[in-house]
Amino acid sequence: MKKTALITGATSGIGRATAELFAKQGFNLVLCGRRQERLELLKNELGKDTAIHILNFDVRNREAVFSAIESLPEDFSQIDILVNNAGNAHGLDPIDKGNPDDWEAMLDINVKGLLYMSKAIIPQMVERKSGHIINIGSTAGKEVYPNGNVYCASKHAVDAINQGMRIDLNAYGIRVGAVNPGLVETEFSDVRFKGDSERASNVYKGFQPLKPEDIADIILFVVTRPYHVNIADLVVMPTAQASSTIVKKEI
Ligand code: NDP
Ligand code: 8X3
Repeated sequence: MKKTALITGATSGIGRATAELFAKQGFNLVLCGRRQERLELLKNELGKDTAIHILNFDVRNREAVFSAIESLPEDFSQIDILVNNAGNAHGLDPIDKGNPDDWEAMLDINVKGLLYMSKAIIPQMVERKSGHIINIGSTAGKEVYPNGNVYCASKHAVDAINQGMRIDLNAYGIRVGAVNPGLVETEFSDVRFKGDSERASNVYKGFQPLKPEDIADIILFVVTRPYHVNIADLVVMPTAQASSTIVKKEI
């Protein structure tokens, strides 16, 4: 039987690349995001390869998360794979100059949004004693870099939640693991720098960053291991990157 995967943040970057790759593999897909036009485009494009259901909601809105999951038609209601990917950085400022609105956005989306999604889907996995949750963390969840303060805190929280979920869901045979990328060229920096595209593109200049497709390949590898194999925590960086602050650039 075809498996159903739900991907949050499917309208861009890592989530979209994962949706495209999973569609080619024939997974049924529930694709989530806030940009309706992009969701519809995805449904049209990927619908040629597999069954697609789109859900438009903000992961910050707890009620919206629960009603979106409750609204799933029967064919899509059993979620076998949850990819908790929606997230972003907002701002890159020292702690004394940071904007509390940015802090709230990052904690609400990256941490609370991931929790709401998980809470909406885990009970059915517990009932079936089966399922797979992939949490998209970051190297920012493994170390802290200058001005990364709250984004790093949000991704450290994802790291802790990933471990906690694995412990608490162990009794039910549910697989839980994180994929933690370093620098991936997506819309991430456009969002972080609030549309300053020159500043955003400078982040990826002078070296070869990861592509969202590189991460999608890894997520596909993670979910296609035999069921007794759980990739618990995986860190991946571009070859040019050694840590958050050490990147070999040719400029
Ligand atoms: P993008 O900005 O390209 O994609 C972010 C996705 O998240 C979009 O689809 C966006 O959809 C969705 N999203 C953002 N906010 C919300 C919200 N409030 N409610 C619902 N969906 C939301 O960035 P990436 O693909 O790079 O980021 C994906 C994940 O990867 C994030 O968790 C990020 O932290 C992580 N990551 C990224 C790295 C990088 O270098 N790019 C490195 C390590 C981790 P929409 O706007 O339509 O809602
Ligand atoms: C995204 C990678 O280094 O910009 O999580 O924080 S970084």
